[in-house]
Amino acid sequence: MPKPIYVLNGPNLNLLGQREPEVYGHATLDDVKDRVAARAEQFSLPIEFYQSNKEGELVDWIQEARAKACGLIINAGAYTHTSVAILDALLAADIPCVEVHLSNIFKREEFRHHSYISTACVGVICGFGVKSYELAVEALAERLETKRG
Ligand code: CA2
Repeated sequence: MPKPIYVLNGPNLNLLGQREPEVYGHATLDDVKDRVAARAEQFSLPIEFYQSNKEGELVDWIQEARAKACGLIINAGAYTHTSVAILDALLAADIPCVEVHLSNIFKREEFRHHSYISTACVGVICGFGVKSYELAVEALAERLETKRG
């Protein structure tokens, strides 16, 4: 059994599908999980899917991922724009990480244009709704395969 991809979701993403559908779409976080799992399954990769409103809990999962995961996908929510703690955890993780966002953060307020965590990631995907996560699975799977070969 291959190691899973950890998929981490930050603050307020538990509210997906309940508020601001014009920005974040109608899918719930459970829908996101199902679509990510289905895409990962096509590459025979299991997933561990988590959401937390607490910065420290996200840091704990990133630390855990170092030993237990083959790669990591993270939508850090608003912590994207504030968290040196999440950046440091990702830099220490030593596994490929992809940053994702549902919305196109560059079309939004100025404060969303800067991400603290991008420099620790192999790539950033934003603006495609739930598809951003599926594209991240695809990119990660391709990269892992390349590494194996
Ligand atoms: O576009 C994204 O995925 C974001 O990471 C979402 C964050 C936001 O702070 C980032 O700038 C971009 C916010 C997630 C909050 O999600 C909600 C969902 C439904 C209703 C209210 C908030």
